[in-house]
Amino acid sequence: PAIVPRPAYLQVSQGVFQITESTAILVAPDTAEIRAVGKYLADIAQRTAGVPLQLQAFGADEGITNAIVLTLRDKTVNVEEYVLTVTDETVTLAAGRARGLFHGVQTIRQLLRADLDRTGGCQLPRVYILDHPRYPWRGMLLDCGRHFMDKEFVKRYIDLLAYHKMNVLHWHLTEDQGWRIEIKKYPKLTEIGAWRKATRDSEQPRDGDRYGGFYTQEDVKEIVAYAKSRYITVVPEIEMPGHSGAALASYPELGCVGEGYQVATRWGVHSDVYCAGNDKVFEFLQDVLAEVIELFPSEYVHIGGDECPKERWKECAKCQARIKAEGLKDEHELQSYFIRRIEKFLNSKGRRLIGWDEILEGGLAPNATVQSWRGMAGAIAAATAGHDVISSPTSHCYLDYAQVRMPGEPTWMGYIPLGRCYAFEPTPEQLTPEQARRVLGLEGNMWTEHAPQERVDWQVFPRLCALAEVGWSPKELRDWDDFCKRMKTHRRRLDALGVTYYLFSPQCITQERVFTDSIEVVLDNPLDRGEIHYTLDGAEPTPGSPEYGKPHRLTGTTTVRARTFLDSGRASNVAEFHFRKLHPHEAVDVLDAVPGLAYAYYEGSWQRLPDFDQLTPVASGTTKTFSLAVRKRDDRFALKFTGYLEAPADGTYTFHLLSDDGSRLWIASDLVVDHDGLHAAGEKSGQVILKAGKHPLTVEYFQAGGALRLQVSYEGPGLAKQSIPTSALRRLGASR
Ligand code: TNX
Repeated sequence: PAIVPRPAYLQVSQGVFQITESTAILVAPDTAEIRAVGKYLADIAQRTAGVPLQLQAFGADEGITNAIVLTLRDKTVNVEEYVLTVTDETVTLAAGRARGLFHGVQTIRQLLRADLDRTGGCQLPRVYILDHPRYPWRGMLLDCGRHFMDKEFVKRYIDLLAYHKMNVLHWHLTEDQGWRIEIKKYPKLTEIGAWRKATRDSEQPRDGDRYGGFYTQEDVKEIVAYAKSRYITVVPEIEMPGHSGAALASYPELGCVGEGYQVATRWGVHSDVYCAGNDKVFEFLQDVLAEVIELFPSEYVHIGGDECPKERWKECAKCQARIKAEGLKDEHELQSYFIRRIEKFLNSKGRRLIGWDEILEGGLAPNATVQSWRGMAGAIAAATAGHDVISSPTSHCYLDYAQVRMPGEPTWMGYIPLGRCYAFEPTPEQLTPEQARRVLGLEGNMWTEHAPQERVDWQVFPRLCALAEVGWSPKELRDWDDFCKRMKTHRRRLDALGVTYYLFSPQCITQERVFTDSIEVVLDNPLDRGEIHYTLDGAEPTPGSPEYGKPHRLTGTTTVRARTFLDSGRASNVAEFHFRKLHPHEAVDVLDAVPGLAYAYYEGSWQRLPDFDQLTPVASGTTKTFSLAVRKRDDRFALKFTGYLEAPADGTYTFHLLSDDGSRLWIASDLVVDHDGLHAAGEKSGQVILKAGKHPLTVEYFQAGGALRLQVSYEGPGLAKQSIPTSALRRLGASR
């Protein structure tokens, strides 16, 4: 059976337990907490399978058949552990705590759900499952600052987390762009701070416009209670000293400048932050935290601490006076002073502080837990120094990044495909076993600059399923192929829950994109259900377009556009595959060719590759390979390499350009790879068909500023992908 996250131990045998109207749910002992879990199971059975189950206390003398028994047992190794035994006659779910029973119910729920697709009523397969999590902290951050999410939506996410056996909702409640939690002592935080004059960054702010919202303390209590019933801890995040623009707009006296603040309408890092020299700021924050602590039973309170520019502090008399008075070295130590002071307050209230990895700068507060986001260096530093760690690096855990590079998906940051999330390792291997125990677990971070509520599912799923498994399942059971198989079933469950997860576009299995006579196009939809529909005439595929059933043979240059559709009408992005019918390039005869390339070097400021024919090079010469070492400065230059490529055999060759900034590759007058424009180091590829022998080759490159990089690689008949070696490059010899 497909269970996500994968259980620690699972054994399946022949047979089923049939759930009927006379099946009872028996609870023993009959405490309010266990009864609540039983009631939760009864509600789910009613909702998903339509069977009403009676909830009863369980007397020891009764013979048990046709029952689902929820019971406590003493012998457990983990507070979240459960044991589920399904036989033909009974289902027994046992755990050390109600929390474990609750996780077991989620497993039952998944087993039930999978069965609904088969006919023949409501059954559970015969299984024995002994299950417990790898990490105690399995969370998701939901940023309600950049976009406000309504109360029901937050509750829905609590359910979705519970469904995946996650246990922390990290609730990001204050931002430059909005303050989202009612604080009784400071009403302006929500009268002013919860509203901004534009919905999105790209819009021109207008005085009449108002975007925003906030949670009243009653809302918060309701959400926290709801989460408690789902065994989810809600960890509030109140950001400081940076990302505090909305608070400053509400109470300008809290900033260094003291006036002129607005709730931000632009994303990014803002310079105005809380003044670290003003005791009123600490009074304010302590008052705020005091109310927050009353609302959230969580042992941990997140205080942000990230991305706090120091420029205002440098200019501020109060901040400078504080640095002096406290004997601090600089503004980094001032930030550290800030966090320590807040930690002292939280600790005095019996709470623990979490901050982003910037809190390591200038010295860590004594008891702080560090959430590592800028890679894993923060995790390593903190664990080594004996601090607890939560791992959520941008490389694997940022759910606001695109799942794929494709038009329609956010391009503002990197992209994190599902497989990368799945491969995440929250415990850095450098740590000793003792230090490794400091890693509490992981979080997936759903920042919402580009994700209003209706977009969140698309960003979060199915990646959250992968992260849930990373956090829960034993490391040695993590298996990508097995996960993908289970996800085929699990997606149907997500459909039933109304989760509008990211739908993978069709993939093209055919490797070649060029051909001489005809080519067979093989499409695939490896992870999703649904049907592929495609067009060959450039039109947008609709459910009315031909359905892909078997490989399609093309005889001319064609763009195949394909899209996955679900029955519900949901559709993936359109995938485009270009196939070019080509004549093979004939080799040319070159006398007097020697290894290497010729180059011409140009200087100038460009946004795209210049027209080299109109320019005079500043320098020229020969080089062994595509090397940027021939440049004379690091920005505003361009290079043109010319020579011949020696193709060892007839066949299709693929060229790849990895460049920062733009580049192009030509074979004779054929533009094979066009990677022009200003961009970071990304790779683009193209194909041609070559006859064995020499082919004129040109590579153009320009650099505007910033990082510089050029890597030219190829693959072909008998050639694995590699940088083009000097041995395959020729230029005209000296006699020419
Ligand atoms: C960095 S992660 C931030 C957030 C942004 C996010 C966008 C962190 C501690 N700070 O404020 O929303 O990048 O990916």
